[in-house]
Amino acid sequence: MLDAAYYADLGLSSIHEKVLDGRRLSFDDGLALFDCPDITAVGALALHARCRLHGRKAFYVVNRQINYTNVCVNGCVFCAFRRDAANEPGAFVLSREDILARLKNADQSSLRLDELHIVGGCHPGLRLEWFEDVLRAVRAVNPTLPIKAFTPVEIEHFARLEGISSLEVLQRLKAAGLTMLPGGGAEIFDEELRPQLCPHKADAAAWLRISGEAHGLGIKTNCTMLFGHLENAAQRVDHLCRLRDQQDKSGGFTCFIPLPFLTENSRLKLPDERLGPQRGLDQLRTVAVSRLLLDNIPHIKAYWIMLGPKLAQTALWYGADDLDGTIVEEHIGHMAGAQSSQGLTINELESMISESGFEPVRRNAIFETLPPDGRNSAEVR
Ligand code: V47
Repeated sequence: MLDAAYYADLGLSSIHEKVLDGRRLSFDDGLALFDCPDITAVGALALHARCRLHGRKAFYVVNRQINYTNVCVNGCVFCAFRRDAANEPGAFVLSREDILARLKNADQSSLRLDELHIVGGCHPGLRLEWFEDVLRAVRAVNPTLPIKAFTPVEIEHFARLEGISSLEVLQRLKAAGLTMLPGGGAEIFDEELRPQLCPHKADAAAWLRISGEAHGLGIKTNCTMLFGHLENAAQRVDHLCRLRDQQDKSGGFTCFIPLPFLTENSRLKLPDERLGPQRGLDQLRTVAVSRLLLDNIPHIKAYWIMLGPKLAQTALWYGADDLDGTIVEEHIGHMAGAQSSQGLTINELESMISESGFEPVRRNAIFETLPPDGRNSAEVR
């Protein structure tokens, strides 16, 4: 598959050489990979890069997602999850007790969590103290559970509400028990497109700055790209290169998650030629190009909720090395028409991986690997 003559025929000789030598690809290389007619040739290069990093390992996490509210001041046109105000039909705000009940339900069951993923809309009335209180309460229930919470967009929102800096917000949340930030809200950085999609959201510079601030405090973060909407290949490559530049500077991105835009219940309507089965191939290609361009970000996640389990499995052959996790409850993708179930069991995740020809490895939020049955018995929780 990695035959030099074949890549020469495709006009990809120099990319082929760079990938085999482990050298950095350029912006134009990224464009050429999006342009290449043979998606399996792109996938084979990504598989090579992925196996150099992780061999045949494919990771999963025993986690619980909690969306604390869908009330959001941002009004992004793609989002099917948000509600404008707390009295709008379908709007919800969880109480601290609701959050703890959900946590206990999962963590004190046979699941025993290795990640709690908390994320929500930018609510106009929830103050930073409330979030600190939630984190401390989670810590009181489980002192060692890694808490992945609040995207850079939420951090910026908290800073605006409190009239303090994003750095101070991060310091306070870290002191209250935050482990790491999820990667949401990056959407697409391009300065022309971003205002059309999410005019009120933290801009690209703020999103990247806050990620860098978190890294400076020793807080790992993830990063994402929302794709398959109005953007073109150059805007995708630009987005990936900006993440790579930020990672060169601050080094704390753990995982990149390409998020395919799901169209149901969205105010953003796509032309017919952007819809249909060809989107699956585009999604695989985007996973592959991400693996190849993001040479300094260790993990690429095939998020089964948004891709669907079948495509997520295939994506393991196109450069992804992680499926995310058990999830239990998910709203953002499901409000937008995700056909996947709400959660998967550990057995289902492990068989998805092994039946795809990879070796399942259980991990926690920060990608520390764990024995298949979770914690060492010596560990007191
Ligand atoms: O920020 C919103 C995206 C994100 C839609 O860090 C949509 O480990 C598709 O970031 N179609 C939230 N996507 C999810 C997210 C995430 C998920 C799992 C793991 C991690 C991690 C992060 O979902 C939002 C936005 O970019 N989104 N609406 C939609 N209609």
